[in-house]
Amino acid sequence: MPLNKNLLNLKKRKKMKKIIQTTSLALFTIILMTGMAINPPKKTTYSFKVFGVCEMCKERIENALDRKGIYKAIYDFKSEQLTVTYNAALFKQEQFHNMVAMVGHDTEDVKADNVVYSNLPDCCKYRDGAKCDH
Ligand SMILES: [Cu+2]
Repeated sequence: MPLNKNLLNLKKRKKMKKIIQTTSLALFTIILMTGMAINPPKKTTYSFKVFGVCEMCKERIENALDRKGIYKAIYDFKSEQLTVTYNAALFKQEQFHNMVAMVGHDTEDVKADNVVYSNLPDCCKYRDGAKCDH
């Protein structure tokens, strides 16, 4: 009989192990979901001035902000305003100025590097009064 008893214990232990695994997985999921409910991504919108002249500038500027945690980046070259909707837990406002300056566009706070600026297409050279048709 001891062999049978051992077998029974083994089965019991296996069953217990499975119960513990399932329970901890469920618990983990609940904790994760509660955490997300308490701390939803803080969606924030921020607008600032970015110098640019055309549709190409718009594309360049918006692409520079195509990152995880940035939900929306809309540049209006007529008003030269860039509006960013983002997760405030992941970004600080000044980072957007730097990202835009990195691709050659001055913002109200950060000036783009001269070399990067000089590599822009002529019609995008906003510092030199560029105007373009597209
Ligand atoms: Cu342009």
